[in-house]
Amino acid sequence: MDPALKICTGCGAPLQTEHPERPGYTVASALEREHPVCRRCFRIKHYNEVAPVAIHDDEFIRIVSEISTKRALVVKVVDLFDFSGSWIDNLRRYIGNNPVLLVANKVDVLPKQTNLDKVEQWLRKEVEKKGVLPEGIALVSASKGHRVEQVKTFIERYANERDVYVIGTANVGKSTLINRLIQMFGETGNVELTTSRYPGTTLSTVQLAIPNYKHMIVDTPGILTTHRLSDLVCPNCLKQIVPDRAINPRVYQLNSGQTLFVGGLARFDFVSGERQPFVCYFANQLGIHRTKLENADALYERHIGGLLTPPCADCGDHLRDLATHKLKIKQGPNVDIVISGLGWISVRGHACEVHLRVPSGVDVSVRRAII
Ligand SMILES: Nc1nc2c(ncn2[C@@H]2O[C@H](COP(=O)(O)OP(=O)(O)OP(=O)(O)O)[C@@H](O)[C@H]2O)c(=O)[nH]1
Ligand SMILES: [Mg+2]
Repeated sequence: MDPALKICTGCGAPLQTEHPERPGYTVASALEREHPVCRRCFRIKHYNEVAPVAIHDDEFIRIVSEISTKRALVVKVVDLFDFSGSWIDNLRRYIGNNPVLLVANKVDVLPKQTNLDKVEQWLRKEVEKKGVLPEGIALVSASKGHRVEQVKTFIERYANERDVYVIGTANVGKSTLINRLIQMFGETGNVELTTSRYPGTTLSTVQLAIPNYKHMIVDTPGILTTHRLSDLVCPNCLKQIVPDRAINPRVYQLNSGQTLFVGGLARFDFVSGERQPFVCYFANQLGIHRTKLENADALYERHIGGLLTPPCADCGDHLRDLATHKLKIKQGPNVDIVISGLGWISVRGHACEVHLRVPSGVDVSVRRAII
């Protein structure tokens, strides 16, 4: 790389003054600053602007895959609100044999009474099933600063002069976590990575030296996905579906032949089974509507985009192309029916058959109940 080339300290894009539509664009005078940032980062930070991603996801994957050739400590961040949706499959392909710390972020959105020790046990089993044995697991809230101290302690224990690479799918909170960590490590240079509610904020690696430590902390671009509802809705609807505070579980006692609409993004038909409770874990601001199964088609046709929103007109028609998942739940332990990027509905041990409709391409899975 040209040694004179400067990097945006917010998103990692090489700075340039020629092409306003490309990553890293800035005005020439900004290049003189100690910590220069590109126009896109400036606008995200000061105007909360939506920032389209101008580079291809193959490029993100190439950047992250370079970790496999380095001696690194990998901090893998997942979003607790969407664990399987934010998991990276084939992790070793990106990181080689380097040791891993698992950080489960956004604990603050779990209901207030949640037993975090149990969630940690749950997480440990899920991760084992995926064939990864992390050196340590930390449940944190990077935005609130809860338990981030534990991540620092793990890094001090396991980095062993390795550079620390923070990786994960887009929007799990990697940059927010690093901003917290560098404060704790005593970074004084006023560097702040750019964070935003939209996926694809960080565009390349950003290396941050830590005073008195031999290793760097490296932010990386999130792997972009298309199977989470949060990847598919428009920016305004994203605010409606992402929880910004502790979820209040909403319990519905349903008879078979009843339907729940979660906004207009998911339709949950209770087809057969005894009367039973279904516990809904979605952002508090997202409306849930109960109706009779026999009226559900007509309600959807009449009210989609109105009473049943999101989606809105700006989201595009692809969110109205619904795929049906027919699920038979056996009597036994509680399970969650998870809609990636939206939330989950917990079934409390009773047998039932449900038909769940969500936009095509969105992941639906059934797991042991997290709470
Ligand atoms: N509720 C909650 N939100 C968080 C937390 N940490 C980060 N966020 C939010 O998650 C969104 C994404 O955060 P970023 O730090 O930009 O995520 P990232 O993983 O760096 O994203 P990319 O750069 O796009 O890969 C922002 O709106 C953050 O405020 C957390 O602990 N709790
Ligand atoms: Mg980032």
